[in-house]
Amino acid sequence: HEQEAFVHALRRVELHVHIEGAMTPDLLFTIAKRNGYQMEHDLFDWSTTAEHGAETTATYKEYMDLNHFLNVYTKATEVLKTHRDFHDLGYEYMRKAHSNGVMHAEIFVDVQTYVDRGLEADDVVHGLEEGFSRGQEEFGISYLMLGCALRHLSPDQCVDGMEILRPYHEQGLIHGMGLCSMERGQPPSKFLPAFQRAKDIGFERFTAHAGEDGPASYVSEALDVLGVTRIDHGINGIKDQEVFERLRKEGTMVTLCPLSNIALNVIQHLGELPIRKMLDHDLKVSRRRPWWRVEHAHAQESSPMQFSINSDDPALFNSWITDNFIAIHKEHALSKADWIKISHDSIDGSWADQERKEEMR
Ligand code: ES4
Ligand code: ZN
Repeated sequence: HEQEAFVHALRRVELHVHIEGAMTPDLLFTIAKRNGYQMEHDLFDWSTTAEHGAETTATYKEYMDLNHFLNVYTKATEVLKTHRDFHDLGYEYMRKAHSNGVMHAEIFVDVQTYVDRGLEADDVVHGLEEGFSRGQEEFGISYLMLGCALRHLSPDQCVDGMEILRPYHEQGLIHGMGLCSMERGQPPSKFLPAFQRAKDIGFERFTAHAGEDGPASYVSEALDVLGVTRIDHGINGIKDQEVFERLRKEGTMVTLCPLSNIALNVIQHLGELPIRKMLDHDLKVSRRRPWWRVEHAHAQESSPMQFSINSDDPALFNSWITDNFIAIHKEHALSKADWIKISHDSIDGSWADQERKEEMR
């Protein structure tokens, strides 16, 4: 258990988290109360714990799959109305991140969802910005906000979504762009116009959720057509030998969210994630060579996969980034050296500036 204490004590970098997915039931109830908002559907399970003086706690109900989850996620965000709501959501995430040892976070926000409901984009982005920056001052956590194209909308609507973000890119508040929401049946190329518009606006950092519940070919397409340098989830890509090799060779950062994949039935067991293979040098290269060239082959021709471990929607899955680290540690029995590699790669593969990266190393 000394090993587990080591994993617990690590300082973490979170590269894949949606702010909407970080709204705890408690925060939702607080915001609902002050906004006089009644949730239409019952999203929660209730449990009573005798040990804490018969306290009743709510957790989000279980999900069947990604699309079912996205319905609940969208429903829950309907409670959010004001600048103050977004400030609180941002600040509460930073508090949780701090208690999870996070030193840097890159956080997706679905701005278009709120604008389509009639909220002011300024309330969303400036509210979050104030909450995050308060967290940064208090806890020393650096952060970058990332926008995203939402695949449940049409390609044209996603282009409009990029225009919503233009002023915030100019204000230096939104740093990168992702491709999120439902995946199956929505090939990345369909959203090329939105990515092109984002490039015109001046965005330079691109990522895409790919191979979560879509096929391995969507991972290749996101790299080839959209020109992303990061892949979120990528599960079906890393299960495919060819795509795995490509991700490894190109040093693409893959942001794993293991407990998200379990919660959404993307995988049935954490053992399905080829963590050992992702950490090790390519053995096939060395096996084909005479024993005296093995060292050379390792050094010259193969390097491990670049990946990070993240929470995705921690409140909605009731599992935060530390839970994800511990779950992977228990399943795959990683060494200290493995964890140090993962930590360093998460820093190097982040979009923090060089000075901040050096501070974190
Ligand atoms: C998401 Cl788990 C997941 N997948 C795709 N898009 C998302 N947005 C929020 N959570
Ligand atoms: Zn995600």
